[in-house]
Amino acid sequence: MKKTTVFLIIAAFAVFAAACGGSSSGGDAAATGKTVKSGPAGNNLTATLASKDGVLRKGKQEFTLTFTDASGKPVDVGSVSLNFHMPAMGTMAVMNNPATFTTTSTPGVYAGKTDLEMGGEWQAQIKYEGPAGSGSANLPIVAQ
Ligand SMILES: [Cu+2]
Repeated sequence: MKKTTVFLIIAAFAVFAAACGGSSSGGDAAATGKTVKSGPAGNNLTATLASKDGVLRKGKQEFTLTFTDASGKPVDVGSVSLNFHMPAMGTMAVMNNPATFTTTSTPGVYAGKTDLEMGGEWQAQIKYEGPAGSGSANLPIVAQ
């Protein structure tokens, strides 16, 4: 009898936590975007870059970078950096457009800003260091 009660309380909490997590990420403007690109980031984490419409463009813009575990739950990775890198092409010099980040109300979801000099294929060079360990990801992203 008692075991059943405890189980029901845990189940109720699980449902509440799931609903709560869903609404908090939904209420966070930063986390409502569509995936631009995602890939493995070490430590069994996946890094996902997202924007409002699922694309990056030449110029100033905002996006989110989210680190998730195997179950899709966001994971706080501490400090994060991202450099948009484009190798030299012909007479065009190498380009490096770093992004800046702020944390959001959801640990593991970072709000980013960048200013891409041009459209074309960039390498999003992501690095992090903190409670989940240190790691990196390199995501090829074509900016419009
Ligand atoms: Cu270029």
